[in-house]
Amino acid sequence: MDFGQLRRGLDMGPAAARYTGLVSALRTLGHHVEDLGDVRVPVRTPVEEGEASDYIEQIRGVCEQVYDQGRTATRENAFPLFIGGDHSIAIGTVGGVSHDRPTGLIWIDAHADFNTPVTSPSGNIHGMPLAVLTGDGDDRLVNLGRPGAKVDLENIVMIGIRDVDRLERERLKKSGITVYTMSDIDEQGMSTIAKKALMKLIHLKRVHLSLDIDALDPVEAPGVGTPVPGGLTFREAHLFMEILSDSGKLTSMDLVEINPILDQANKTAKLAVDLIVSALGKSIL
Ligand code: DIR
Ligand code: MN
Ligand code: MN
Ligand code: MN
Repeated sequence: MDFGQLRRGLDMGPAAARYTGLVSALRTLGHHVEDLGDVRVPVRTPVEEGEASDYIEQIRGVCEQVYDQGRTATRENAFPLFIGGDHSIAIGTVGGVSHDRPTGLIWIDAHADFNTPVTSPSGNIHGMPLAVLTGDGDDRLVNLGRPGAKVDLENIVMIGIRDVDRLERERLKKSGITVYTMSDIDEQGMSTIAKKALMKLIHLKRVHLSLDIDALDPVEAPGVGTPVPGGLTFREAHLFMEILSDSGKLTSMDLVEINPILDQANKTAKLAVDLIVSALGKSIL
């Protein structure tokens, strides 16, 4: 779905990922893969085009479906992989996979997605999912699936952040969330950051990765709605996925914010699929 922001095209992300051979690449790795198809998303017509906040009901409806799917998959010990779509889908995915037990959350993104309707300059819901998941935001979203916060602040690690709004920054600083900005990655290197991130979540049996593809540099990932210069390189992102895969801790994942309309010959979807395949076990040797 693409109701979390006003540009069109993010709803085409899952198709773009399928066309690059996501399922066959995972099968080649030896995984048993079931494609459950697209969730039901209401048609968004340009005629009805309104404010971002008008779409809360549509987002809630879609997120409820993925909540149930995430809950069912984790209960069956399957690994749910969610392809977006805009990042507001994470309200459902993270809620669902954490239904039965506490889950660590790694949020890789250029943005913090920690706005509330009060702090957001855009009103776009895709700038709010992490706030919602920690209990702050519109009640219809905060109480989706089950009442209140879905993840503990101390079980969240953010990586790749470089574009934070003024009031969002104040909320984030007060929150206690572990944040590794692009400057931290520049200074310490991705391998150190990846190990620190996993250390932080070591006590948890389940770890969910929510990967917003705009975390990567726009040179690597041009097909995104809100590009921010100075992002992760191809190798930094891959290294993180490889370390995460080796840790054996990853139990579910989102890959969001691929916009094929803005892309160059499906380059961003190809990169996204490469990263998923790395996170799910592909190693160089
Ligand atoms: C901005 C952009 N912080 C907002 N957020 C984006 O609208 O709240 N999130 N692009 O992915
Ligand atoms: Mn995001
Ligand atoms: Mn983003
Ligand atoms: Mn975004």
